[in-house]
Amino acid sequence: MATKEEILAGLAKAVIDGDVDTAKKWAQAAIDSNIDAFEALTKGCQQGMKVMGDRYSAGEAYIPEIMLSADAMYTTMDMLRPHLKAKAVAPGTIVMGVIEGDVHDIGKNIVKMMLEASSVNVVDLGRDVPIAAFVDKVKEVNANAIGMSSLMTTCMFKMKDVVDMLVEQGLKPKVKVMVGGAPISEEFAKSVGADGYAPDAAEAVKVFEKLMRGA
Ligand code: B12
Repeated sequence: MATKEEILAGLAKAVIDGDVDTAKKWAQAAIDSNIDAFEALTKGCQQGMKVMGDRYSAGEAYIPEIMLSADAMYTTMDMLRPHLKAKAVAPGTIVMGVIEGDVHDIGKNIVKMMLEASSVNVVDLGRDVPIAAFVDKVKEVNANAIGMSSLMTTCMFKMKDVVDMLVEQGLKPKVKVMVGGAPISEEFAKSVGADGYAPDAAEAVKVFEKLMRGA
């Protein structure tokens, strides 16, 4: 039986190689060895995606390879999802999506998985979501919060348009806004009028809980 370190390294490498079959094998090994599913995702698969991001930035990897890595990542996410363990947090409904112009949805989906594992009701609008669609959905499902994700510096400013629209329609401060994604920071979140920011999925659950408790 492989050690925990070997399994995490195996997951990372399978994502780097964009090798779906091997990714499945290591995800099953993680499940069989009772490795915490969130740890397998963040210390295994996500590390592999980080390596690919660095390689892409350095001009050593190209979009087709990144797409294969994303496929491998999604395969492991599907397998690990039912095994995620998390405590239930304050109840609430959050409308989530990746902002208009941006199709990077892996991070948003990890946050969604963790929120759902914590018994939060997530209404997922997917990726490349128009500004008004966030606000319309909040009204339709009477949501308590919006969670917006962006990985693109060219798109992240549109988060402010969503906040402005909520204000115009009298939905703020009742509806809380949470933002995230690699280029997003606490300062940026404040600058667009968001109520919360989290750098990763575990923290996102804590921030959601705080917002729901009105802290
Ligand atoms: C995978 C990837 C892709 C995949 C996306 C597949 C998919 N289904 O998502 C594909 C190949 C399709 C792709 C396409 C493109 N990409 Co790309 N991509 C990446 C890459 C390598 C990894 C992103 C990723 O999945 N990270 C792993 C996840 C788990 O991390 P995360 O998203 O940050 O999420 C975590 C946190 O941020 C947080 N979080 C995320 N969302 C939220 C939301 C809330 C509410 C909260 C609280 C927290 C939170 O929690 C998450 C879990 O811990 C990044 C490089 C990088 N360093 O980020 C480039 C990157 C984002 N891509 C980039 C670019 C330029 C593109 C393209 C324009 C390339 C092209 N020429 O076509 C297109 C964009 C198309 C578009 N319109 O969106 C640039 C963006 C540069 C910029 N200045 O904005 C990057 C940074 C690469 C680079 N160094 O240049 N890409």
